[in-house]
Amino acid sequence: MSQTWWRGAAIYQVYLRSFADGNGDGAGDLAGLRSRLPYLKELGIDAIWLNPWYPSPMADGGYDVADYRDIEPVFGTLGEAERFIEEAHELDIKVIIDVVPNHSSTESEWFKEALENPAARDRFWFADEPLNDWQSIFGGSAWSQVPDGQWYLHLFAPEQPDLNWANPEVHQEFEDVLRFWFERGVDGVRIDSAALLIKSDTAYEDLDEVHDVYRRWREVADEYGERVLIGEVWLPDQERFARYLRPDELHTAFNFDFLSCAWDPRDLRRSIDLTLSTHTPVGAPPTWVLSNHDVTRPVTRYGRADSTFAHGGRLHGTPSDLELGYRRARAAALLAMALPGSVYVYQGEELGLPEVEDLPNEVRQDPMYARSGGENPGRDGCRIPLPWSGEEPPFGFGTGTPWLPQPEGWRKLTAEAQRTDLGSMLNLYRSGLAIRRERLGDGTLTWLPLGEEVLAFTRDSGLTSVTNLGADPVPLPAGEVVLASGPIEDGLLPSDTTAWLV
Ligand code: TEU
Repeated sequence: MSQTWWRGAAIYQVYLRSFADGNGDGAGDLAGLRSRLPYLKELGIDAIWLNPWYPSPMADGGYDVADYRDIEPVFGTLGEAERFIEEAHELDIKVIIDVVPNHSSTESEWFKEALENPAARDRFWFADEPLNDWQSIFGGSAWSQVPDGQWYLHLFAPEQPDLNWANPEVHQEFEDVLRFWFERGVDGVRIDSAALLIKSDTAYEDLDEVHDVYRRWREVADEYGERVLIGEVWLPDQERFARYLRPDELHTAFNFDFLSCAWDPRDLRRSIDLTLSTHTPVGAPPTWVLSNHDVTRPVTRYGRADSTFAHGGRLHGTPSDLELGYRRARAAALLAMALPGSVYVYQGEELGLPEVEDLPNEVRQDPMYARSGGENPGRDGCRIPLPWSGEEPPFGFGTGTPWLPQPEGWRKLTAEAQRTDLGSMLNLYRSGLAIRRERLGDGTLTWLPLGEEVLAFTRDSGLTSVTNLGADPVPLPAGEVVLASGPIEDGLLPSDTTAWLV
């Protein structure tokens, strides 16, 4: 793979706890992931990004990190993680891990020390009174009190105390953590909540000094040859977003503007154009993301009358035409794969899994659910353990009872059931990724004027991608169809379908 593999890579997101369970305790783990590496190789991805795998009390699915230099025992051991990295590399698959610098865990050594010794509190945001009226992103106040009466800041759950990036020790610690993992062969890091690190008394989002942190991280990454820094940056302003991608900062960042779009030709076209025009000046490749462990699954989203995504209430329980959503999710997958830059596939997306909206409340684990007083269902519905095979739960996930229940109806969606079905979502992803590897990825596009409701463009390799978002079939341009997300008759591309032509 080239030195700049990340510019056009297809990156598969593994939510370890729900991927595959190797030891029968109902939670996914490294043993399960290692046993499924051949599946990922066959799928045709270039890299794996794993959500946090560190020791954690799991107050927020591992985003409450107790020790940045070890592996959560439920997932395995540090030795197994090292073997996993080696095995992935043998298959020519890169490994990206998640680093969580905005906050730590109340179970971290630093926080425990701070609790015992008020003189050791400067690594966090402690104060005698809350310094402002900030609300936690998961609901409720962002300040909690410790037994001796002081308060500490947590933008997320109370179990996730925010780190104080005004303290040089915090900078040193994270540079060491990056080195620790780069030395173990990790090819890149995904940076959690990357725009939130620096705080003033009145603001925490996108403060200018945060860029100094990433300039320094870039120097560290560059010391190890090509290692990639990927930002999780949710910012409405795309110009501000692109500042994170200047040549001496992060390599890429998740394109949430595209993800949040409705299934609407104007909205998508606006987002694609804006993405390209803001990335070009900084020389960074765009990324195309349809889903992740925080957002409603596309099959469900695209089947709703309002198909946008926003964190608030998640439109949970609003009617969704899943058949329509499935067709659109297929068309969206080929659209995302055809656009210039890198593409992300969140586990289960390649199986066409819908959001599970009818989980019994007592099994919900996402702190968003409890902290919003049940108003926000949270993110458990997109984190259901994967269905691999068989006719009933646990569908080959492992031998134990999965940590979240799987719907009975998923028997049709197992990887095994889809493997031999040429028309399945899984085979669409496989074929798409295979063609993408040869002809798509990094580069530029040229729009073709096929009407307002059609997104059509040609890539440098000569491949043309056409997505019809209108109600009526449209004639395809000249060329041979090499892949399509749905049936094509008499050269007409039906509604909600993407075709690739050469
Ligand atoms: O999410 C950060 C974030 O900014 C939130 O918008 C998040 O998307 C969440 O869904 C709230 O709506 C990251 C992680 O992706 C998320 O899983 C973690 O819970 C969060 O950071 C805290 O570490």
